Amino acid sequence: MKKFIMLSSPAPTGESAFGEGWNQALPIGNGSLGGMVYGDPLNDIIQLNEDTVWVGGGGRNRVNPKARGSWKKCRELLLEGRIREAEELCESDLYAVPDQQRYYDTCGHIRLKFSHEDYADYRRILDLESAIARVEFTSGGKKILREYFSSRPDSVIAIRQTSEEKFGVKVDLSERDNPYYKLDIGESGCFVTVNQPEGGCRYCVMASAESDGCIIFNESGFEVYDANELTVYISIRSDFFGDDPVARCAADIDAALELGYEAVKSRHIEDYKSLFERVCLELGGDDRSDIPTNHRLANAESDPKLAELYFDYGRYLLISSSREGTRPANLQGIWNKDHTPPWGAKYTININTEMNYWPAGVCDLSECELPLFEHLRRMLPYGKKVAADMYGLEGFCAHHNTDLFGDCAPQDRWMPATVWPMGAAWLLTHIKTHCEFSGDVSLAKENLDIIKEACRFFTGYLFEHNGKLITGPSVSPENTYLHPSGEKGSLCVGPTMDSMIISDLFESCIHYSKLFGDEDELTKKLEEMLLKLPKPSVGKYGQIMEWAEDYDEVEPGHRHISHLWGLYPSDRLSFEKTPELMKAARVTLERRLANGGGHTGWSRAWIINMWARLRDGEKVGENIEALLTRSTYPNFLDMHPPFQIDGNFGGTAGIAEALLQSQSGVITLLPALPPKWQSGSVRGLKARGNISVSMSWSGGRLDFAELTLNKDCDFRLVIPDGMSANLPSGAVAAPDGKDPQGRTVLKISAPEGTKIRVK
Ligand code: FUC
Repeated sequence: MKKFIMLSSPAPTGESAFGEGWNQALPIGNGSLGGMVYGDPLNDIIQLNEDTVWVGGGGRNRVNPKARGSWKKCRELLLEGRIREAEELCESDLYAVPDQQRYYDTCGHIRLKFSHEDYADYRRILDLESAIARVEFTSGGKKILREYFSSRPDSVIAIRQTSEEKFGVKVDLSERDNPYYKLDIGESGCFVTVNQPEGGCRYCVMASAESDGCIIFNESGFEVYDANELTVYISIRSDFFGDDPVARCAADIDAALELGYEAVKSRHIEDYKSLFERVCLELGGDDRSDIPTNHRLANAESDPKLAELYFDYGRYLLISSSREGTRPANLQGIWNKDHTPPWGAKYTININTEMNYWPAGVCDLSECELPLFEHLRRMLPYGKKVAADMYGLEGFCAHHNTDLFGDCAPQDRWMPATVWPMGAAWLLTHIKTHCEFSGDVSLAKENLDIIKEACRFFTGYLFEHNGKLITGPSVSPENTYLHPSGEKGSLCVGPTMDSMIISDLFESCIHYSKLFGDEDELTKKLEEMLLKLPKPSVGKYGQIMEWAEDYDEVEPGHRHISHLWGLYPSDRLSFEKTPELMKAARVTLERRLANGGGHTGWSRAWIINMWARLRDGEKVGENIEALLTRSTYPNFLDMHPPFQIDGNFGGTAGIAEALLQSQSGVITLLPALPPKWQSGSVRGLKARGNISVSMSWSGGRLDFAELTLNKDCDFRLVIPDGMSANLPSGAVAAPDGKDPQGRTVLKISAPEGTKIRVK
């Protein structure tokens, strides 16, 4: 076992336990049931979450009743340059009432007080190969081992301690800062039920145990005496799906007790490995796995293996926080210690939720993205109501956040973000990417109705200005410009990002409508409108213009780089299609960084992906080091600050993007290899078309690659200088010009099962 996070001390379980201490706890999860493992030998804590436990209920219509009559007036004021008046009108008439969506809640924690008097030889690891956290120590010279995991097949968290000497433990579920709870003892274990106010959910946290010792239930949990081994099972269920949470928990716990620890554990490992083992990355460099991982962070620049670990951790986190049938990973995945978490630990959809899913395709974890599409379906009725009630338009739209219930109305009262009707459109672009990676268009077929509804909204919402169709009132998330009048503004018409997103959305709608024989009036209309959508322009600094006019930014180092959306995640900008804009994209990125950009983890992660698309391995490497040294907590979770999981996922995607790119139908191997990753190998990355790619390299140059087609596929492949592709019979290949770096490009058409070797 080599792939693990290791810490040399427990996370603090005293006063700072739910402050800084939490950033040292290690996350376990089965997609919906999450735990943060503190691993204290004497006084342990597992902080708990379940992904449907949110504060408050759904079904609200928060649209401001004045919006429908005012949003066009806002647009007119913006066109007249009356920014302040437009923003005032926006505040009074467009902001939603109330202005907040629902937020994700913590399920509290469970405390385990052990009878050991002291401890030595401590080690705590999170084994990424089996998704098990382990704590090892000695007490009185005797070895003690504790294991923790959250099982998807059996829907329980299991905590197991084995010891050569007898021990006891007090398990306490009653430490709660939530007034709405009640503790009971039932046949299956002791349980806490919580009835959330404001139409919120009812949920249950249940715990029980199996042991060779004696178990006695009491008013705060249970105690165990004279044990050499003990397993505690925890289940959490809410009534989100209409079930009785207590009955569901009891069924989970009874089933786990019936199966027994070894069976529960092996089922968990098998389930997890089926996803995690699809990919294996090895970067050269010294093996420093005996040094605590948090200590290694300070020397990231001389430790390429740390990027390998970050990559593996990102895959671990995605598998642990988002599985078919669960809610999508929110701002904190599923791990949240607060009743009022930062930004509500919601789904912020002007970058953050999308970033969570950037690694899914390339890391061969496409199934983990399915909750996103299920969520879009949940959003649809709300988003149609928002389009109708707020804008008086047909179709579907969402603003920059959504919550468990799929709320699509504006969130917050914050001009740089709140009124931006592009959230659903961006999320919907994931359908095309998902289909490209999986090589299967059924997801697009199932969801073409939602894509069409989103497009329908824009057919009514876009307006013609100087011969172009643009958006407005909108924002370029979340930046502020300097108007030539001297006024500052955020609300605007025609930000670059909006046109890019809408262009991608319209193109997919047209493409899939034709593919599925589902063309209609809308298809024709979109084809006409597409011609009038603006392309990005180059401004006075040689940069991509962020707004329709070449305004200066109030914050030139702003964390959002929305106007480079076409560079990444989209491929509207590329060396092949838009070489001039690629130069401008580079200038844009350099300006942002020169002015302090990349100061949040997710911003840094986006920058890594953009440099990878710009094929600059050196910058990719520098920014990965910056992500590790400046934006990573001791538990390796991403630091916004505070903790926000998007940077983990965006960073993971960026590491993959440095090794393999497949956008625009062209596969490029090692497109942006950081110079410090001199040698390495990777197995099982996915290129679009459902092509598995394995490679090895040394001296910074590719030695060998093998592409396995999991479907019939047509694609182009860049052949590195001095190498050639070995194609088996059945595959057809023809030279197809050169890539922008002057390398030969082959156009290949081959059936499922073909293996192509590049040597
Ligand atoms: C966006 C970002 C913030 C933060 C929040 C959750 O609004 O600009 O930095 O990540 O989402």
